[in-house]
Amino acid sequence: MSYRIGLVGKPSVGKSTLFNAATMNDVPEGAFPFTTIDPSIGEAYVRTDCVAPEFDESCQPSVGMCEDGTRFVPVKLVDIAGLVPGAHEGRGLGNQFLTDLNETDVLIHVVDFSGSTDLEGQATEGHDPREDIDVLEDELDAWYLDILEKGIDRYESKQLSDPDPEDVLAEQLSAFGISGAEIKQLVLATGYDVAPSEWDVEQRDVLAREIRKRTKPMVIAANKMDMESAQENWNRITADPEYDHLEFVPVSAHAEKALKNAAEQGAIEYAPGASEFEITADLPAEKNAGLEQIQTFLDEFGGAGVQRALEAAVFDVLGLKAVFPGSASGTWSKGPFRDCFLLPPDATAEEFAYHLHSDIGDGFLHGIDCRNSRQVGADTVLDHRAVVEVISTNQ
Ligand SMILES: Nc1nc2c(ncn2[C@@H]2O[C@H](COP(=O)(O)OP(=O)(O)O)[C@@H](O)[C@H]2O)c(=O)[nH]1
Ligand SMILES: [Mg+2]
Repeated sequence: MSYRIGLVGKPSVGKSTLFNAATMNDVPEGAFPFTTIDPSIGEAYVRTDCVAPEFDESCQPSVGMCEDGTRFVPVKLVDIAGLVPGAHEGRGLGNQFLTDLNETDVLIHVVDFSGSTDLEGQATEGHDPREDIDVLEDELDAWYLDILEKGIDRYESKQLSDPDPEDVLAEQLSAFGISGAEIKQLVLATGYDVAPSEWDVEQRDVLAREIRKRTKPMVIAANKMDMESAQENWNRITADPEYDHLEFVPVSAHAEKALKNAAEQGAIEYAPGASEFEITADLPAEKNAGLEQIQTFLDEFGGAGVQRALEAAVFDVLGLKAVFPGSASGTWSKGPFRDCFLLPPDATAEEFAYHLHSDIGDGFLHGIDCRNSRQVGADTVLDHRAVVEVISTNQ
């Protein structure tokens, strides 16, 4: 199973460009709405420092790759088209959009920070990107509220059998992957009565929003930051406490795509997401000038931002950790450090064993921290970049 990141946003913000840059798959790009009809699923990568150098090994990744000590771990990226206001009522490509959304663990909302596209994705000037952020959040919240309301109705019709309200709601909201316990926790945190019949309209709104924030966490890819009009929007919006719950990453999907293209053509050497590149061919002056402009962007923002947006989603928002199966004795049956797995923030040594294989989990004896050869118990929560050998009766 690999984690799925959904790309959302109104038409013409640069979703396909970002998707292509991140995956180098070919999806049509164009400055008009609904270029992308079907959701496109591709493989992208998140970076983490490889552990192999600490063990004087050179790794042999079974999937992904490793470049100069940077390991690229695969994740699925899904380009989800068709968000229009009213999508939750089935307008536009609404329903398919919502189904695709449900299958993602985290969202990257691509927003045109240059303000050069209106709410429908048509060319304009001076559009406020805050509107896009608000519209998308409101749209998701309306969808959640619909389903929450259905759960409340269902609970009310079941009162004779006296079920726990959070269990009925969790069942109704099962597609969002939230448990009864989590719902109860959210209800208690808001200070509301546990009985849904007591919730007024505003409280229902607040709960729907809280459940949405919990189950569809989001990164804002502030795209088109290479355009002059974008900086002022960036300063204003990222300083606004109303958006503190969102993670913002400055992006030029365009720049990342251009660099990947140039690297593919052998014109430059560039590791995805790096803050610099090297020109390795004799290029026409015009191309050189273009690359210089991109270098200025990288200098200012520390990179083109596409990789950072993916990594913000995986590491900062979901809090995942990369865990490497190790060998305490330094012997490898297939080659050193073939695997690197992304695991949830609270994953233990035993859960790691189950992730490797259910038989290995069933026979779990203990783990070994390969950095210091110490034994690791079943319930030990693993760190990001842990290197662990699992000792199991079923190896
Ligand atoms: N200036 C600038 N233009 C971009 C950037 N990313 C995409 N675009 C342009 O925005 C338009 C829409 O891009 P596209 O990827 O098709 O958007 P989508 O409809 O959201 O998939 C195209 O003309 C792209 O070249 C960027 O980072 N900077
Ligand atoms: Mg598109």
